Amino acid sequence: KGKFTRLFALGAIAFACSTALYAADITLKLGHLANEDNSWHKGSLKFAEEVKALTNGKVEVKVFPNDSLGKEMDLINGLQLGTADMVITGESLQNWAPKAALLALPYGFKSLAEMDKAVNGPLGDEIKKEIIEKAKVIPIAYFARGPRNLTSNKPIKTVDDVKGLKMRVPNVPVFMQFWRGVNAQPTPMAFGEVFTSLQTGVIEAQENPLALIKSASFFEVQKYVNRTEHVRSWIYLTIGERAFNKLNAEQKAAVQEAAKRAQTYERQLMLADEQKLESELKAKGMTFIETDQSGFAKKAKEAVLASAKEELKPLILKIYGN
Ligand code: 2Q2
Repeated sequence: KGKFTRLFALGAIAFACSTALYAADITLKLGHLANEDNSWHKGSLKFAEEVKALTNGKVEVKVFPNDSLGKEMDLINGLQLGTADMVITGESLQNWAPKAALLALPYGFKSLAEMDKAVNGPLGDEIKKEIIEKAKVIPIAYFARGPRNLTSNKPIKTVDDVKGLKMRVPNVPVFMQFWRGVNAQPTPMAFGEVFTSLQTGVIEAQENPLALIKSASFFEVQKYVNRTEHVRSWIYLTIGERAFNKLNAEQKAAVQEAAKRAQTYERQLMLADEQKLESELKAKGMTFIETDQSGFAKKAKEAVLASAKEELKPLILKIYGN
């Protein structure tokens, strides 16, 4: 009997030691809206793996896809409340930091190269600074995205074809202004509600990069991809100031380094995806429609400028190349 008690005690000590050795001191909850197939998720898992390796397991990152930690807007608020620690977010931050609209200006950046240059240059610095100051959210990496396209169940060839179109946009004021400006009927809605709303006919259309159109299975409820290519944007991997400040200096550096590695990793996946997304969506039954992009662009710029805050106009004009 004594032997078993001793064995049990030894076992308990060993167990306690192993949990002390391997348990994380800090757990960071990272939420995003994409599913497990999307490069954002794979990039997030890569980030988690690198953080674990660089901190010897002392900092753990738990990734929650599919809005399972909360909707994008709720997660941004959650970073300040402490219900979330990290989120993948971009132009929705416009609701806190007006300059975040500039990273997703309709017909702003014309290519991936132009966008990369912007995010890594003075404009990117300015946007990031305001996001940190006003939203208390720290961008630690960025993921480039394919251009946003409008999906629908009727072909859209010219800007006149969107008149009265009931469509969803994310909660981004500049998107609302653009689509209202071209006489569509945009309504802001969380990403997680889009599929069902298309299915039930609450909305007729939505707009997103091909990657999300595919990973969210919008091809099941939308027939056309209208090649509007109206927004080229990036999205940030962010950590809330509150969570970041719980880390010691070494852990902060580890998180930053892990983010850099995840960014490089995600870019490879994103570029590989971009090669095949169109044919994959066609195979799922979607038809691609060529649209009059210059017609859209002209009206978009007018609408954006008409509703822009005075202090943002010089930056907007600069992006538009005027
Ligand atoms: O349509 C969406 O919800 C996504 O593409 C993104 O969340 C959108 O780009 C913005 O909400 C990003 O802040």
